[in-house]
Amino acid sequence: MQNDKSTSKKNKSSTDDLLKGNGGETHQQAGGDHSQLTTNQGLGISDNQNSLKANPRGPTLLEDFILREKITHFDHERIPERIVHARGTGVHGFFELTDSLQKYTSAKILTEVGTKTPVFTRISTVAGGSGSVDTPRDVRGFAVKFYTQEGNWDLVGNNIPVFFIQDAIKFPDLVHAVKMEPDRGFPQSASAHDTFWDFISLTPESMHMVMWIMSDRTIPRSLRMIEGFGVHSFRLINENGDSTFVKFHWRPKLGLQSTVWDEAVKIAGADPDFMRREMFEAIEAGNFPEWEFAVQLFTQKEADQFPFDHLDATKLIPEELVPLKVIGRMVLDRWPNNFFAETEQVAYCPSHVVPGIDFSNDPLLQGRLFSYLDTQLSRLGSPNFHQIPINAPKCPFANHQRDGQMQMNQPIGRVAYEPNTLSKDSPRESPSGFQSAASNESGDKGRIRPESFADHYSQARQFFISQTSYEQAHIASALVFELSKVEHLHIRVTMVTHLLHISQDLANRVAKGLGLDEMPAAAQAAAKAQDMPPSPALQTIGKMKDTLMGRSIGILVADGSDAALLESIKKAVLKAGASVKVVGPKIGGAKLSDGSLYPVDGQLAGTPSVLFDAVAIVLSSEGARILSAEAAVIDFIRDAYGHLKAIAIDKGGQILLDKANVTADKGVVNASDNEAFISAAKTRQFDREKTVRTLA
Ligand code: HDD
Repeated sequence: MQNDKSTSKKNKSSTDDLLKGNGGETHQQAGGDHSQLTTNQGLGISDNQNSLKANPRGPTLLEDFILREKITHFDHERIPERIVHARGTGVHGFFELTDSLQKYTSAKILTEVGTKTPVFTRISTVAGGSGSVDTPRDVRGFAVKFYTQEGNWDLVGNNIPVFFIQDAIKFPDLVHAVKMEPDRGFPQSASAHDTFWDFISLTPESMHMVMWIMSDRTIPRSLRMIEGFGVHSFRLINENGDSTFVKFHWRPKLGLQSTVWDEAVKIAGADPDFMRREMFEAIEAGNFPEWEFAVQLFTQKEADQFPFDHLDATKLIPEELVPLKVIGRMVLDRWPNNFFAETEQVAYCPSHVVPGIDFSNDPLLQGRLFSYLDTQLSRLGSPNFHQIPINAPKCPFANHQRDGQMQMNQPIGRVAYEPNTLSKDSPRESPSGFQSAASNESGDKGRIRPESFADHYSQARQFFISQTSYEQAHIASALVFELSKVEHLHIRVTMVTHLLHISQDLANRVAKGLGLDEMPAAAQAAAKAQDMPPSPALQTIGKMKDTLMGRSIGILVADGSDAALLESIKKAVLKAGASVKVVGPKIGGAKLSDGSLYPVDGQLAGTPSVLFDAVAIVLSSEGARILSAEAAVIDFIRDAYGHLKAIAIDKGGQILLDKANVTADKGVVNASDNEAFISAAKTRQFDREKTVRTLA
């Protein structure tokens, strides 16, 4: 006992030191003496190590209110995770307008050039739980909360410009189908299972989205290398009340980049937090991710000419039809102080708009306007969720809503209604407030899907023909992979009946990959597909940037590695804007050729090549000989090669390449040729792929 107590005192002072260096004051709810540990009632605690017992070896007493308070609070630490998009990474930053949309909208955020508006952006996966891995094949959510002078505007989008379904009433079914199957509780965070493809095979409107999710878009390399889309058409409304339709786009400054499927799977094992960690490290290093903000603007008259209905969320507006106009940028530059308080509690709602921005009649959007506010009530537990600091507007807000659970404010006075004569200062409605666009609605009431929503295949076809041959092969292979996980043959077959409307070639490749005996007849289509011209803007590979900025290079070393060569590669890579991690067999470091001890950044077994965009092998012949017995080293090389990465090798590297049975191609370069290495590392060696795996 006595000993325990003295340990406790010792620990306390060292904890205090840690807190001081770490903004420890935020650990206290209220002001006061920060060195004193207290209960939530402010009662000083003299022993935080031992519960109150009847005797030293006796039962714990119910009387121990300090134990009960602490454990009760702990038991309630979690709030329900989001039903979708549970796993996310949030970062603070700002939005800056570069081009005014004054002609189209009265929203100050879109008219005041140069104003920096704070934002909180959360990027998420959709299907997995909050503790799931970062790299499943999945859509990425892209939600931005703009804290504008006129109220919070939430643009709650995805990294794909279209969606699975046309009507919100189907959303719970879609989500139930993709989530873990309810009787068995798996698979976690994966669409490759029967219930998902069963639902999809019966939902032809999802075929365009299916093309996107089977493409490399859903296995991004980094959260900093994805696009964002508001998906729906919204309206902009100007001072005169004129309305223009708008689609919102985010385009990453680092360009788009994806992983290859086998790599994404292996990253999940090597580092389940890969994307979150990568974002954290980039922000810590001052490499702030940035996106361009762009709009597509169009009138009702123009929309009437489109060969599709823009109110249908399974359709996009090709850039060739309505070009993108870049009007601003977003920079993310500050990691949250507390994950729970900010990333977990942030509540986005598509219904959060500002004057000058309004909704379209898209039936998916209309349903979302209800769902998000509703979900916050169960997640955050109270209609006062807007008072949580991450959700509170940064402009003044006032109304007569009162009370409720967890009310933090104490409004004064006897008036809590409007209009009133008793309180001159109380808030009133004003003409500058939000106004809905005046629109003339007529027609028959009913549960009707408009005729203009009937074409489910044209844009799926356009997407497929717009891809490079590499990406087409990835789409076909992803379909084969996913459908091969489906136990029921009829679901696999039905999916092929839809693909026949998109591309005979794609259907053939998938049917062959699945080993179908014969080609089924095409599904019955509600409307005949039209041929639309290819749109290169729909590619991922086409949107890769010729840069090493934001990329990460791994250099494998061991005792005896050439110190000068290591230094020269490091210098060149850093100059090109990438980050470098040196990997070795022991975390303590490697003794280099010049006798110096180089402390490495990662130990080989825990730092495989899947974590890098390209690798360099700098080894002495002796070092290579010793390492060649390690499976982790052979995997390091084989995976880098199989994932189409550039590999720089010296003499020792060549020994390992031979051992790994890897044949050099133009992506394998001499480690002393920095220029060649950097140029090869800026891309992936897509031509190599046919030599390392059989694609559909
Ligand atoms: Fe949703 C969360 C994006 C359709 C209902 N959705 C959520 C998030 C994103 C999206 C990015 C996470 C926000 C965050 O980071 O906290 N959702 C979309 C997009 C859709 C879409 C781009 C189609 C274009 N969603 C959609 C429909 C419904 C919902 C049709 C329901 C009718 N979504 C929700 C939700 C969530 C949500 C259940 C879960 C947690 C939350 O809202 O705050 O209300």
